[in-house]
Amino acid sequence: MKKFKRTIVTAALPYANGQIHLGHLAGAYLPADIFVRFMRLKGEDIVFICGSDEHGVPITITAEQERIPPQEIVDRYHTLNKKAFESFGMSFDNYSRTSLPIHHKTAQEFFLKLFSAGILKEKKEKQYFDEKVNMFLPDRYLIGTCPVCKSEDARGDQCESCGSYLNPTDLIRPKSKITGEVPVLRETSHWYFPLGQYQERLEKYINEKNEQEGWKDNVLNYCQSWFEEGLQDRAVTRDLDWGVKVPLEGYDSKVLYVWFEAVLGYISSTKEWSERIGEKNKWTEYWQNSETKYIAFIGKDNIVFHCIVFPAMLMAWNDNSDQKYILPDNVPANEFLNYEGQKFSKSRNWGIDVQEFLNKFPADPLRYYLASNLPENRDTDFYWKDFQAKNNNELADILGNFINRTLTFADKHFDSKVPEAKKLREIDNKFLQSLPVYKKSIETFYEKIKIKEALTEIMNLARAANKYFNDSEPWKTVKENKEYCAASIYTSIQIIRALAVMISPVVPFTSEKIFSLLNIKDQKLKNWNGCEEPKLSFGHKIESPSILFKKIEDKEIEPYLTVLEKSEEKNRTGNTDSLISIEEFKKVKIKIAKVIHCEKIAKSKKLLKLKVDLGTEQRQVIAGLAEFYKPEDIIDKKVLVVTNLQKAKLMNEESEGMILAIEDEDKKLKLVEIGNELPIGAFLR
Ligand code: B3M
Ligand code: ZN
Repeated sequence: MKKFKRTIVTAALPYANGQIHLGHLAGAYLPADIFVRFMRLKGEDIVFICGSDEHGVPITITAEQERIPPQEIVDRYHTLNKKAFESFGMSFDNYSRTSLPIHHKTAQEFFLKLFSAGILKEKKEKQYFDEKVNMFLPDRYLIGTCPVCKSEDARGDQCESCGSYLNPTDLIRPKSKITGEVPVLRETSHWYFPLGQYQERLEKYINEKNEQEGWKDNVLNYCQSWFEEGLQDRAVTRDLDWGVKVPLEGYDSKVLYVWFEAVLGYISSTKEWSERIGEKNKWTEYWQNSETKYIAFIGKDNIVFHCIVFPAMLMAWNDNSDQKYILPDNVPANEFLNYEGQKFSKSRNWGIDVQEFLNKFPADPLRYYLASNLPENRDTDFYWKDFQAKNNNELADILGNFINRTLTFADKHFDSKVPEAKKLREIDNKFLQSLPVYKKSIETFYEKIKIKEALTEIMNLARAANKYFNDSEPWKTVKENKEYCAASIYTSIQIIRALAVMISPVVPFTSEKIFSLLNIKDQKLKNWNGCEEPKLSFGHKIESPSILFKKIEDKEIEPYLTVLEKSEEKNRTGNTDSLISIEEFKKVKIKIAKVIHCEKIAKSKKLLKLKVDLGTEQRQVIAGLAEFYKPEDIIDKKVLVVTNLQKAKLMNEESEGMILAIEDEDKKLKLVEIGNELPIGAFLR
């Protein structure tokens, strides 16, 4: 590995449109935090940067759904997520927001640099437009039938049923997600980044970094498949009004594409940090100095943006500036953590938010379980039973037990002090000599971001410590040879300190508790360097033991398992929300009617005003048929009318029912016509 002077670590900026769940933690945040905490323990110069991603369609869609402004959505979720991260023990140096002026300015400067250098190209294209709300529809605002699997709720960018990546124009029968209207194609123009031109340099860059740092196979394979397909130009602007405005005259209805600016959020968050600590230019030491190493922690769904798009953007800047940015040296993307065998899903009520979890359980058992089960190379699952078992059988029974036994002995027999070990036996010496060996291998795993293996090794040490305690039999020696007993307890206390330091990146809250049990206040004794040495000397006062890990009872996890069973049942039998009962269906009254009058409605392209005869009465009905029928073609037709709908007003005209029609392949409406043998006024049963 190349030697660097300092390190910058970023963790993906979560969208501020929902609460982070356990899957997010295991994907990017926990491994990043563990790595950063380890580096700090070693005394390395490191900053840890994150923040909320507050722009883009994920935000505006949530805002539409809740019918409140996007600003309110991002304010709410930024605050909730920041707090959840804190409760979980995330030790960011800065947690920023992409809606801040410092970010808008940074992103606009970046765009202008690429624009002025002539790198961005303008292209005209046709895009779907919703005439009702007068806006262009971003990919995710379109729904329609998937051309591949024919699922009916494919999005304009992707079909979730079959996973195909789509363009909006691929959709069969597209509809606007906002209004349900059929969109029209309209010309618009956007600025494109010529990603394809950077392919060769990107391949070389990834090869080199991989040689230096050893990138993960999943990341390399993913990039390779992008390269094999060939990189394409990518639009960096969008027709939206929520986001960073395109800083060019005449483009005020456009914003920068969220991914173009979100990755720059890492830089603006670092700038914010610099200002906050009163060293305005400090951020350049981290971003524009080749002696700094940059590690970007993300989940696998963000690989292309961090390994390909962002580096290419930085290359483009660097080609045109004297201030050169560093590129990611490693992007250790994790796979996904699933929840009890299935993907996290809000709509299927499958999963648990971080805050909800931490309202019931402390952070450290969760950190420990997730760290031992990180999806480093393949998807893994969160299982409540495993969580309980890890807490009870490992944290409590192995680590907690060793500490508790030792401190109980010190308390009872040595006046709560580190006993004087006049002579260490072979068994004690042997164990103390193994500490540097453990330390070395744990250090190597941490450095290589192999968190699971680091933790396994730490727990091996804790197991060995219990075995040592058993083998040295202090409960016997306390009666037979107190010096031997003193040697065991002295040695065990040194091991506890070593363990507390080594495991502190994983369970930082517990480590602090252990340090206070050991009455360690000196920061030097909490550092990595020297943690393997017996530094707590004779007479050092320590505290009486207290419980470090509370066992988790079955009844504490049962409520969550019950929720799961219910969701499972609901998901298996179909989403009961969208099914109706026969009683509900029976409420709908449909009658045969005859159209006796029909005319156009002035100023409406779509609507016709009809009068229908229901046998016992006549009613006015407004129908969206004008594009498919002339008024004179409809008169005298026998049709079906829903008669017990609430009255509605359309274009200032009252409608007292709905005429049934069928939509054909070309999205044309055709009336459901009734033969002459059936009487007017008859009910459909
Ligand atoms: N907000 C996607 C996500 O939350 C996106 C990451 C941005 S990182 C610059 O998965
Ligand atoms: Zn599909």
